[in-house]
Amino acid sequence: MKSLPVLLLAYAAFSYAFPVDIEKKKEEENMKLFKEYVKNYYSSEKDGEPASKWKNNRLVVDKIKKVQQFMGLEVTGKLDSHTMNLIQKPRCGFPDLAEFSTFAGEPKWGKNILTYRILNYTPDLAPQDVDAAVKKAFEVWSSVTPLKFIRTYEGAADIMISFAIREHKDFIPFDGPGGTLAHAFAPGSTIGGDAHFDDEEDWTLKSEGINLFHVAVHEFGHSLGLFHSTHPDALMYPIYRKADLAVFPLHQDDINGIQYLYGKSSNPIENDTEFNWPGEPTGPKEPAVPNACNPELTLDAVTTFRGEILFFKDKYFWRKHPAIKQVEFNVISSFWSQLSSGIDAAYEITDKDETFLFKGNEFWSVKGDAVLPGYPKKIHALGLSNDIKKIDAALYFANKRKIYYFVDNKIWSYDERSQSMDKKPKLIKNEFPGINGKVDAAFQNKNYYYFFHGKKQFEFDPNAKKVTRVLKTNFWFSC
Ligand code: TQI
Ligand code: CA
Ligand code: ZN
Ligand code: ZN
Repeated sequence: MKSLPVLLLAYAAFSYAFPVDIEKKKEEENMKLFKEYVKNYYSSEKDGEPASKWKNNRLVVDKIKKVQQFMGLEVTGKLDSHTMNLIQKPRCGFPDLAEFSTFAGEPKWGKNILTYRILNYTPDLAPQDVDAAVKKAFEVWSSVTPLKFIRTYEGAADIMISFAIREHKDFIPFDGPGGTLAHAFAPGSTIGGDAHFDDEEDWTLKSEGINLFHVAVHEFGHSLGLFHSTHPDALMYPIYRKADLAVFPLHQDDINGIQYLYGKSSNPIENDTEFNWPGEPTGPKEPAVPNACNPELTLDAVTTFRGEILFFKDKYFWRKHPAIKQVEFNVISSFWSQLSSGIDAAYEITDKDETFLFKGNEFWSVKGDAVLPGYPKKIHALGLSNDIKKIDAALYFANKRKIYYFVDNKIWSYDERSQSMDKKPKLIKNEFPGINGKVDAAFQNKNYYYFFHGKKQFEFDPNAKKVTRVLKTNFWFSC
């Protein structure tokens, strides 16, 4: 596989030297081979699609592109040397001693945190069971690699998961009951990584029927860059076997394959330990990945940030641009490596492009994704009284050049100009009538302040000095 670039050069040199008609003949030959290949590997209908469809050049180019994307090749829409190599070779040219294999060119994800989204459900199973099977299937791969999978609920995710039947807009139609059960695209942009499940199969969570978890682990193997294995006991072996519900589903060969691409796990699990299949109870876990559309959602901190709004929750944050409907979901540490989770409060000094993040008795100043030198600093250095262990929320008032720190039912106000804390804290309810008790998070948008308390947020008009709307905390996520 290392010799591919050389092959490409040789091909380019040759084709330059060929007279035009020979080249044309070669093209026709390639097209014939491609059609043959598509008919064998991708077409579900018995005699393929009507030949008339093939005359439409755009459709052919689209089909070439889809095959390239599926196989993790560069998407050119042309029958280039890489594509022709793949079509003519008996699958990836890995020597027999390496039993696992990757896609040609070894496409893989260039990051360890991947998002997935479940777009729809099969009528065969309860949605919670599908959710659990998918989650478990990802856990199988994350347990032996440094990979982490985060579920998202809107917008584009790296791995989009759906159930579909027959033609479903990717030129690789499903074939009804039996035959192909599912397919997944090699790592890449747009459709790359996506996994589709044939909803004319009988999906189950048992050994009978087609076990969704088992097939999902196999498909996600493809989504991560593994091709089929020649080892008959490997999960990536291309023949379906009855799932053994008692043991960890990966064979050492699958583990070798995925670790070849992504490296080892930092907390490896033994491959012969008992494995909890979906449906069985699991041990203690860190808090669930938050769902922006959960009406019960509460937040840790909110701030504006370079024209966007950041919403912090546990070790994650959402990023929302006012003009864009979608929100982006991130892990805090992937943005600011020195910070991890549990941000208590945040505010932005807009005119300095500086954002301050608070956690416990410390705070950091960040500019873009850089944490400024000299941080963290202690919150007591700001002039807060010594018994304060953390602050609840913070807000910057550009016109007064004041920062308000919310602690329990009080506000400590800090003067930016004189760099000093005003003498006495004020009561929140006096300063913002209608806001009673503690505040979880606060930020300013246009001419309103927003105060979060549990599942609710209060829109406050500083001119009218009153609450104008009570909204759900997840209001900004357009669920
Ligand atoms: N589906 C094939 C698969 O995922 C689709 C496919 C064929 C494919 N060639 C490919 C996908 C090359 C990526 C790359 O393997 S399948 C099994 C198993 C299938 C088969 O429906 O035949 C499983 C899906 F391994 F059991 F045979 C899941 Cl687990
Ligand atoms: Ca099928
Ligand atoms: Zn598909
Ligand atoms: Zn497969």
